[in-house]
Amino acid sequence: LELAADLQRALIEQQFAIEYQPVVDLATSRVTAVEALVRWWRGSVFVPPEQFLGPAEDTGLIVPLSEWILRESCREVAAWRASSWDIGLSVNLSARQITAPRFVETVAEALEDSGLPASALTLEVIEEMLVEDAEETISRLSELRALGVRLAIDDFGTGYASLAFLRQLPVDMIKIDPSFVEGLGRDDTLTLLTRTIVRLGHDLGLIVVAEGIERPEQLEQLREMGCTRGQGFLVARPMAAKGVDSLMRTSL
Ligand code: G
Ligand code: G
Ligand code: MN
Ligand code: NA
Repeated sequence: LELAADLQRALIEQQFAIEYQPVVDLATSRVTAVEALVRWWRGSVFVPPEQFLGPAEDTGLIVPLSEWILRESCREVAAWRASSWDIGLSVNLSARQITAPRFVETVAEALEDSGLPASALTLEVIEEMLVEDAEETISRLSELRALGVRLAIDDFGTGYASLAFLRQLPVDMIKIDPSFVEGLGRDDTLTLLTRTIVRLGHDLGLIVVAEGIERPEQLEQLREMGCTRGQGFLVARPMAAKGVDSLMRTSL
């Protein structure tokens, strides 16, 4: 409860920030997108998203917080696109956010107000969100996709119904969970599973993103497998907007 009150105050006092983690095209090493990641500095103490997203979800504060993240990140990415090249933006969704009133309208407004094209925005969901309130969630996401927004399944491979959902939901992208990528070059089964997911994704016509790349051998193997995109500390850490700004200027 104390955390809930603090969260409310944090929102009013604008204590939240967004970091952006670059995602690269593995064939060219070029930055093709950034993933928005929320950060909370409670005074001088950093509170990890895992600690406050649950309480924010339970209290409903996730709805105004998520709207701020969406609007702010669309605005910043639209500005980067105007001064360099056409990168995309990925935003993580929470379950409660999707079923909140006016969710689809809010996304449409964020795009319109920022000038970011719908096709440049990817919304990331995890499989569990498609189980609870599945019908409503899927219908909201389908409405968004009709606007031209792209959909990604995050943490792919960890949910229990991955394949059924790929059929049900009009997704554009899968993001391979780091627990698979971790095993590349170290564990034959995880390496085989990663290769299988990449092939499955491509056979379904999806963009395949590998997450959690930390070692050069992982990068090499993913390139060899033909995985489309990569993300991880080896490629680039999540960074403040200023960092993306200078990264894009120096890579022009
Ligand atoms: O930033 P990172 O460690 O540290 O993120 C931890 C978790 O928080 C991840 O599962 C990530 O998807 C989630 N997360 C980060 N930013 C957001 C956000 O803006 N909205 C939602 N719903 N989840 C986020
Ligand atoms: O669940 P989701 O994929 O949205 O979570 C993204 C989170 O993963 C972010 O919080 C980010 O800080 C973290 N992350 C990104 N790259 C790496 C990495 O290479 N290693 C680890 N351990 N975490 C990473
Ligand atoms: Mn994500
Ligand atoms: Na993930």
